[in-house]
Amino acid sequence: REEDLGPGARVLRGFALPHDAALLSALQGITDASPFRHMETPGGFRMSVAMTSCGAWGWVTDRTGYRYAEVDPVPERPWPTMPMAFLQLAQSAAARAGFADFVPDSCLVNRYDTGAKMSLHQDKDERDFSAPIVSVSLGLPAVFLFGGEGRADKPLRVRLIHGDVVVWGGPARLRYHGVMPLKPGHHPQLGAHRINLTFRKAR
Ligand code: MD3
Ligand code: FE
Repeated sequence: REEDLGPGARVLRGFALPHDAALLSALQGITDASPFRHMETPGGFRMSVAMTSCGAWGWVTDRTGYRYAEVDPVPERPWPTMPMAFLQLAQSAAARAGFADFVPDSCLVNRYDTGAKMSLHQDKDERDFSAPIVSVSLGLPAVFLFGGEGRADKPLRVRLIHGDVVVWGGPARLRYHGVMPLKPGHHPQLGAHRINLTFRKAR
């Protein structure tokens, strides 16, 4: 139930399953305070993925650029506190993959509806690339694209399902990655959606 996708990238199949109900209940509290929204890229495109955040820093994008912000621009309040269930899961997954003291200060919550996708990109808005990134997949399955160090490198396709956790660190930290358009479907807990929790140390 564990596989390496390459140096620094480990999939923990079903790692979040025992905690899915607690995660989804905590997520409701987050989205009540800071609702999902479709943000705009610096180039003027509306992102197909709807997003929100919790923790001290939330990732945002608008016409002025990509950045981490301490205040959610939509309710103009700080982001919701990171729930203990989120923090504990991220820390135990990171430890399992060899990152003993991961202290995320940001959790980006991505919601994919039918057709939503994420083009190949690198995560480069964080200050310190020595910390790993932990991602938790919930709801409908998706095909994740794990590329190389250059945009043109042919990506590996990895199917991620409800409960899968991936830890990306060390030599994998700056690899290109993306998500194929979400296929229509129904998940018993999340309906027509896929949710991805992305834990990072932003600052
Ligand atoms: C591989 N989200 O929000 S998380 C993102 O499924 C993002 O919503 C995707 O990419 C999603 O930026 C994938 C998995 C992920 C995150 C960071 C990585 C994979 C990564 C950094 C390096 C390599
Ligand atoms: Fe990313």
